[in-house]
Amino acid sequence: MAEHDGNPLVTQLQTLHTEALASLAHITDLTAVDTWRIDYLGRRGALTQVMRGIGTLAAEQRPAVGQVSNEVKAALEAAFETRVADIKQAQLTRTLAQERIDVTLPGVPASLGRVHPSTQTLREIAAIFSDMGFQIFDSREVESDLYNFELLNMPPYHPARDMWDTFYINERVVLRTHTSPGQIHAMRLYHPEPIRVILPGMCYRYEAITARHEMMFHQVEGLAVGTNITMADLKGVLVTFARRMFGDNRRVRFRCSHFPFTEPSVEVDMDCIVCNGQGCTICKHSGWLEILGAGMVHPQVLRNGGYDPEVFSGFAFGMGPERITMLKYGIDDIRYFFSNDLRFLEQLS
Ligand code: 2NL
Repeated sequence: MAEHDGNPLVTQLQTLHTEALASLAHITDLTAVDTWRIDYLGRRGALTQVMRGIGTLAAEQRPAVGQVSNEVKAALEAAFETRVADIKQAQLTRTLAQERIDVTLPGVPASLGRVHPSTQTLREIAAIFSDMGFQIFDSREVESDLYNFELLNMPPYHPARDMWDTFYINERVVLRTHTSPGQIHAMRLYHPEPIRVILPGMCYRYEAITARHEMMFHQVEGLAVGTNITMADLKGVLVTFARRMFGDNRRVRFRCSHFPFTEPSVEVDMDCIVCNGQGCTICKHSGWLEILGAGMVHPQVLRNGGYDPEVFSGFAFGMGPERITMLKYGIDDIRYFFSNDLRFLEQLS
């Protein structure tokens, strides 16, 4: 460059170069560095202004001055890129320092799901009957009228159907109002072998919801079919169940009742777990709490299941795990079970 010393444009370029680098050195943010670029390298920037002057020079001076200006331009562009990279790096370093995560801080515990109270009771019931040789049989929630009513000894228009307010899908298809249709499926699948099954599952009834009635609820039914099965077997099984579920000294009584699919039919009470039979508000001063319904399988139902009632007999029972849970834990409203209120659900698991 020495040979151009003295040319006023070259001096200008050299001053500009020094001055631009000096000002760039103070810049620490991206907005300012871009302003710097526009000021020096932009279309109306300082360097461009000086380069316009080249046109006024004598022709023999232009190439050399042009070269100097190109060198200055390249140097400033390179300095700009370096500065931008430095600023970004500095910003990153600052962010990393400011937002550093303290991995030694205690974590927020993840909230765990729980087993629904009805499911817990279902499992307890299943475990008790499983010890007595009953196997779980799963069955569908949408049933034909045939299985939900007819094969259970309730032909169309039979008045006993009024015991179940039914959700109809269409004239022939319903949401099961009890788990009994599943028992028919089990009998038809396994006959003429003897069976001992329990059938847990959701049932549906078209009912006004109150503290004692829900539109959906669980039921667990049990069924034993074989030769020489008597009501004494039923009583033994249910006493065992009551004692394992509610305590060793529970007393159980059978009361005459009626179901279309059992004959004879009974309702089963145990002595009140609150007052031990003395009489209190829970048992309405009777000393007894109803826990389930049961009976000997009606001969026609056995026949519908594929068994010859002259050879086979059986017992069946049905209970509501929500009711069992309410009795066991003193819950006074069945609506808690399906309202998804964690304050309820978290207390029972
Ligand atoms: C109740 C009463 C009961 C049955 C269910 C049944 C099933 C077949 C044949 C005979 Cl396939 N019986 N089930 C019998 C008596 C009572 O349930 O109060 N449940 C909550």
